[in-house]
Amino acid sequence: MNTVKYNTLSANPETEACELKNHIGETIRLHGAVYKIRRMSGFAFVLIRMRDAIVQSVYSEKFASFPLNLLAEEACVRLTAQVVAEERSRTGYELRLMEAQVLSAPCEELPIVINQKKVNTSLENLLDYRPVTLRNEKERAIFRIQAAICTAFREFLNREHFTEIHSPKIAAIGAEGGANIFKLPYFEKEAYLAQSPQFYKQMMVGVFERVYEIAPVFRAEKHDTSRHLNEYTSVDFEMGYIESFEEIMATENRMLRYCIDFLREHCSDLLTLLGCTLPQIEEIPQIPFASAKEWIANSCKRKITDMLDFEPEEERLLCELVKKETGSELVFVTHYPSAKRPFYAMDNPQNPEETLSFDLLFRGLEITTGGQRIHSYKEQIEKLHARGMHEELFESYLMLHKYGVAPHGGLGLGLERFTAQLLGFENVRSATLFPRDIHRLIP
Ligand code: AMO
Repeated sequence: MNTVKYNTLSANPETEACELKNHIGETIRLHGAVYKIRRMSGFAFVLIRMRDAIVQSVYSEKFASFPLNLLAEEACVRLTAQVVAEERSRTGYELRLMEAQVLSAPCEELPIVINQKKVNTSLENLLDYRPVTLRNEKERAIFRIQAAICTAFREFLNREHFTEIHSPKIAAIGAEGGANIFKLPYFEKEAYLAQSPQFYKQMMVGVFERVYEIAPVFRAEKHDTSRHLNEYTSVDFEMGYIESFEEIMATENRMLRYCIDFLREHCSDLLTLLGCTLPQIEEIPQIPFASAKEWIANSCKRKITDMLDFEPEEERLLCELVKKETGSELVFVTHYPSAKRPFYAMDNPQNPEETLSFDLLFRGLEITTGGQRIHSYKEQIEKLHARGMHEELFESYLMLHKYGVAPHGGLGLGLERFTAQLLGFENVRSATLFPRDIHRLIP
């Protein structure tokens, strides 16, 4: 008889930073990177960058079996240490280093100082040296918060019975129109990088009724601004059987409240480290686009130059006005002009010049676009024709309408923009791990 052997993986015998306080009086093993060595007279503080926190240990020849110069900043080490009760320490204990094994040592000094409170350099440098600058405590906190935002969105949407999908990023046609589309050779054909998962999330409404996706999308933005990336992470959801586009806004309102509560509960240390104040999210106010335009023009004594869209300055001013009037840092702007919205947007039956759509502005910047979609085949074909578009190109997308789909709508939220606004950054790149813009392809 064959004996089946199971590969029994032993539990990691090394201690996590958050568990250290439970081991007072014990000798433990841990691993991490040497973040900073602070030499004092007769001893040294050694800060270790662990998975979830930066932990301070004490080196003294009295306890250690190795010389201090074995440790270099950024060396990856496995350590044995004693956790000793210490009233004077903020943590209530002191970590005394006993043994060290260097797993990997840096070959050169770092090109930039990363172990100060903040990396003191320009955004350009910060991005050029991303593989190392991200190791800074504050820099990595940004992306831990971004990860928590995604966890919160996923948790919320899963609870609301949405199914997560993964749609293709190489496409035969663009979904959003406009010139900002990347072309790529695709064997004998020409293909495009997806500008959004729009068509696919709509198709999947016919399958799962409620779907979401958190994934990269691509926009060939030719100008260099603080709000545009050429690749960003889009948080998309789409839901069927809606009665009005207001349901989409209500769902986003609840999703954002859930996210803020989640961050308050799970990321308070990181938020304090970054000096971030979370917004109070109650019922987010709404204002129709045309009224918002007038309000800004009248209150701020500005001429309206573009009747179809906001200028960035107008978004900023509108947020200021809304905050003054309602206290809210977020505002839904509804009923955008039809001429500025893609061909899949549903027009308002009461006024076909405008759509049943919205944008969400947060602290002066658009972070979301959404709305109700056309579900009738006839209406969709008519709108395509009215725009001089060729229905043959959209054959597979139009199967959705041809073979019946419930009234539906959804939205797309820019993850980097949301993170940047939440953390008070002026440039969306600060909230992007490895940004892609017109000048930047590396790292
Ligand atoms: P839209 O094109 O408005 O709508 O994009 C949705 C959201 O994505 C973010 N965003 C960007 N972020 C960084 N860099 C860019 N170049 C960039 N472009 C857009 C913004 C924006 O609000 N399919 C629709 C959404 C929908 O209706 O479901 C769409 O993609 O935060």
